[in-house]
Amino acid sequence: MAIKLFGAPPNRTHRVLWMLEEGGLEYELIRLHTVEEIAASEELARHNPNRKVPTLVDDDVAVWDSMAINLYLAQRYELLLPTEKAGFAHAVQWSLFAQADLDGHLLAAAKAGAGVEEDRAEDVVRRAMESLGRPLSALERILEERSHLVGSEFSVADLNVASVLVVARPVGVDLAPYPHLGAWLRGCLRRPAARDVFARALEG
Ligand SMILES: N[C@@H](CCC(=O)N[C@@H](CS)C(=O)NCC(=O)O)C(=O)O
Repeated sequence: MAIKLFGAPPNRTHRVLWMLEEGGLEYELIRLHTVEEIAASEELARHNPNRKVPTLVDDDVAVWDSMAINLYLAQRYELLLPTEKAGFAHAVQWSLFAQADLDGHLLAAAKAGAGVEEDRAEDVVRRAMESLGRPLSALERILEERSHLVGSEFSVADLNVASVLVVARPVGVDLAPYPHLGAWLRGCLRRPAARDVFARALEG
């Protein structure tokens, strides 16, 4: 088997699992669930000196960071790859946007809900909502006019952004003010590969 993936939900590995399942690609999952398991894995450290998951190894290629891995898989296997002019650049743009403008705020809300943050959970969620206002409004404006983020079909851009936003509702972020975004997200998460991965993630 050529592809090895280090990680396992509940960490960010679900983003890459979703991509691999979309392509029906064969892979071996090296299960590392906790910070302790991640820190202890010398095999992971050989491929990723930053010792984080998800990390993907495909024969002689190692790639880490969930968004970069999915963009690699899109290019390498022509999987959910936007084909229009500047399509790949726009997929990179949306992936960086998801990491920079969405991920940190959602993580803060998730940690607060889990009691990891010292602040009161509702204050943290309120602050996250304030910070998320602009990026969520940007997505809403775009999805008012188009069905997908890049081109006219579901692509790695949709997958990367939706795989970050999947935690929004569970951590208490209200998406009601963003109806087009909500409908797009539901559509992404109804895909068989997504349903399968998230059902398995809930099983642990
Ligand atoms: N931006 C990276 C974040 C990777 C990351 O922080 N992974 C966490 C698990 S979700 C990790 O490996 N933590 C171990 C540690 O911080 O020591 C990505 O999207 O892959």
